[in-house]
Amino acid sequence: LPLGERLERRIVDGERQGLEADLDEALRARPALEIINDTLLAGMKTVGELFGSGQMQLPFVLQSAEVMKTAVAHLEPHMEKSDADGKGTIVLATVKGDVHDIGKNLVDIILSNNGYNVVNIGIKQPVSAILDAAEEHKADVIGMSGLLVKSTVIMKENLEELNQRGLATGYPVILGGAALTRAYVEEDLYDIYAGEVRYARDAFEGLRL
Ligand code: B1M
Repeated sequence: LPLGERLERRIVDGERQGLEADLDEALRARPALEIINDTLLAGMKTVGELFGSGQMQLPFVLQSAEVMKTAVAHLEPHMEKSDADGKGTIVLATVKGDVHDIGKNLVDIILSNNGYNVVNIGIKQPVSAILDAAEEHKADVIGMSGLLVKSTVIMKENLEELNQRGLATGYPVILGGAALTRAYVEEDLYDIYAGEVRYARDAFEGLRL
């Protein structure tokens, strides 16, 4: 197979052997971010489709996710970094009940490489932990990620909690993850949140916001 297709296959098949050599070869021709966006994410998309249609079982999805993480970790040192520092602090979390963190960790990498201080507190984080971290690190922004449909409801509850605690105006919120839609965030949630809430379709939109 040509290199790009081979790498995509490695994600789909959860095949780690030879991964790093292929990535190094790809890096000689293309920037790291392009490899992630055009090739590796295409593989994850296929995994999602296969799983969704019952053609792939969960342990294999997990293997694919592990290979994806290894690939991103291998590429990360090769990513462009801006010299600017201290642009602001964002607390980043996957919301309560949700373990998906590949997208969140990509957001972490992209923001960190572009001069933001990212406090990534991990997966399955209740709103209290997110708010504690925001307070402790004097965050300028809170970022929440979630891929499950039920996470979109949790995000709404989290915003309501910020309202109730009178913290909404202090914390603009960025939301991302595959189960969200722009309309849900920027129309429905916009109406209930007393602060600013925005939807980021991908890590770059997160950076722009
Ligand atoms: Co899960 N899973 N999964 N899974 N999984 C989905 C989300 C699903 C859509 C698959 C499917 O059915 N087709 C489905 C959800 C269905 C639903 O809710 N209606 C699903 C399910 C059902 C489940 C379980 C319930 C399965 C089970 O146990 N029976 C279970 C849930 C466990 C839990 O959370 N409590 C589960 C478990 C897992 C694994 C552990 C095996 C693994 C996760 C491993 C890990 O993350 N460490 C996994 C995976 C890999 C997936 C799919 C296949 C791929 C997700 C992924 O990593 N994509 C996924 C299918 C899909 O998404 N279509 C699926 C690549 C990643 C880069 O994209 O995270 O969307 P994403 O991030 C993007 C943007 O969304 C955005 O930027 C990124 C790209 O630039 N973004 C942000 C994300 N967060 C952001 C935050 C921002 C800004 C942008 O600012 C704050």
